[in-house]
Amino acid sequence: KNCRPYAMDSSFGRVSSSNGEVRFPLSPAASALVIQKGDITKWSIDDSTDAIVNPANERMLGGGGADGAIHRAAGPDLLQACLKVPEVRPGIRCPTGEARITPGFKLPASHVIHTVGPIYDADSNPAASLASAYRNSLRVAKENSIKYIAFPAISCGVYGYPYHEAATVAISSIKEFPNDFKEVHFVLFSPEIYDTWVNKAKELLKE
Ligand code: AR6
Repeated sequence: KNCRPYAMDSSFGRVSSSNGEVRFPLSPAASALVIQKGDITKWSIDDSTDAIVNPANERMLGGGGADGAIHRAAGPDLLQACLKVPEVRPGIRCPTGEARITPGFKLPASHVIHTVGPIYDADSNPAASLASAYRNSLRVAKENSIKYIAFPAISCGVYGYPYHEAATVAISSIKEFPNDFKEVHFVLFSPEIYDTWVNKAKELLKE
């Protein structure tokens, strides 16, 4: 904890470090969107007010992709905490578009916000469900006094959301949210998704 491997002094819209960190202004002016390459299981900014977002499924009991990596890095206590999240229907702890919070256990980040994005080919309105997953993650973070939050590209892996379309939904959902975060991060595994996100942020978050 307390590690801050990310540069603080970069100017908006410019790549500033080896992990490709690019910062953009958010409203209100004290807040920034930070896009970088990397592994979200390694991310942390602050001892107690940071959270990573887990692109989970409705059962919330782990899986492949980032969900699997997050559970492995957090250790078995994360599964125990997920099991304590009440079911809203048999087997369903977090319906698509909603979000739930647990501690981060062995992760560098202190909290995990579990959200469920749409399965692109199975959802009748994937853009609405994806926007809802981002908004509800931010809402749960705010309710828990989180000041730094890091998202992966929700639904852009196993769930098959085309990432060019997902970029617009992801960045506009964050832009429109009445945020009081210090920083909202994207930590993106794939170079193609990283490039797409940076270009979309340049378009949507004018300096
Ligand atoms: N750090 C950052 N991004 C990552 C990491 C990581 N460690 N690992 C993968 N990604 P996915 P989804 C990227 O499949 O599409 C699970 O089985 C990945 O390259 O993790 O929402 C769950 O249990 C992709 O760009 O999530 C669900 O069943 C993005 O994260 C289902 O997958 C999201 O890919 C959720 O599918």
